[in-house]
Amino acid sequence: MSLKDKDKKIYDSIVAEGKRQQNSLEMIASENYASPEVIEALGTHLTDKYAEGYPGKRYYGGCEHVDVVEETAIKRAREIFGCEHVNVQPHSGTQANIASYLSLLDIGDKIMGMDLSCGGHLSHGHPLNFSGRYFKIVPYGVRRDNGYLDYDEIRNIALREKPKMIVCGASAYPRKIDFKKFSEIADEVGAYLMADIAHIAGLVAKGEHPDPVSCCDIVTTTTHKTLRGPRGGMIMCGKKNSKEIDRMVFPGTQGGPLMHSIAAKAVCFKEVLSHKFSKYIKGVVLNAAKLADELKRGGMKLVTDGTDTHLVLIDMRPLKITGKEGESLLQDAGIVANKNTIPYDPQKPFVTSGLRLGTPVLTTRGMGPEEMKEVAGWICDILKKRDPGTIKNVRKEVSRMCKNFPVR
Ligand code: DSN
Repeated sequence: MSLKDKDKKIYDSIVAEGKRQQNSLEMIASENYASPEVIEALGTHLTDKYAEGYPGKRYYGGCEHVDVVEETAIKRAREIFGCEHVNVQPHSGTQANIASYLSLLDIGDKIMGMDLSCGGHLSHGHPLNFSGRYFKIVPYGVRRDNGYLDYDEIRNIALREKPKMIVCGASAYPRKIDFKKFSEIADEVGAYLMADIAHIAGLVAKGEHPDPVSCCDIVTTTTHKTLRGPRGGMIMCGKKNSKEIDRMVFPGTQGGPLMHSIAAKAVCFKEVLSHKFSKYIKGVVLNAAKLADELKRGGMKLVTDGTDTHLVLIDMRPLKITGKEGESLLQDAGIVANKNTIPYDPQKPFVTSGLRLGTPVLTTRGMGPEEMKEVAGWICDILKKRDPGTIKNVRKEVSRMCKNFPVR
């Protein structure tokens, strides 16, 4: 008996999701398609094992094999990022951030984080998130005229507010982040510096984005975005903060680690260490640049006028439609993206004036600049014309392209 026979409802949904992934152009910048090997590791009996603690120091017996798994994941992650210490147990990026804040700060301390509407992340201080509820948040944004981080303004805010920690990193910022500048500011005001590289970790791993590890106290990431691993988180730091970080992940904020997920992280890290992955990440960045150029040629206005990462952000206001409407129009044609706030967005977060597009998945499927040109053309056509005929024609083209680039 298999899942198909025992639980048809769930089996059918899994199969349907596989078909959806195959038949659409997934352009959500934070998503990726993990390798069959990563998925194989996830679906194993490692899910059964309790292993509270760390390799060699567990609170349960029978951990000799999962110890090897976790030690291997740590070793590989250290090799990728050149960091002294790694904790691979956080269940997610937000869990990694929670443990990081609590390891260096007390509840009520002041954190300076990038405003969500300017491209930051919920866990960098949004009032509805634990970060905004339990810490005093001083937000910083981007320049109104060009959408870039304004390091002089960030320095002014830091000098005035004297935060205990500055958080850098973003989920909708299309440009490189100058971690060195952030570290100079943090040093000047005596603040800790934490970088959340969830979006750009794959780029950092392969030198396509400046390195935060050498100049930040703590670096957190997810493992499922540009790193293309299983859904999960990770924390990197120097020896100095390693004990506090480990203690704050377990027992501070988590119980048993997800050993199947840690095994899949290890598999992903081996892939990241390969030459093939360097080529992949270069492709992600080249594809995003091509996509941005072609969208602009088609009349789209982009936040910061382009990209040097894996994502682009369209400002929908000149088109006189919202991000929500844009997302829905593209989805009808089989192009999946997400509405996203643009800096100083006049619309609510559930409506927005922006559309975020990323190239990690399309590059995983083997698509290159030629395909980006075609896709950008379709996106421009749909967003400008907005008529059922155009959507129907693009849907046909999308199906053709998807067939030429099988997922698995
Ligand atoms: N939800 C993720 C993103 O889409 O960027 C961030 O956690």
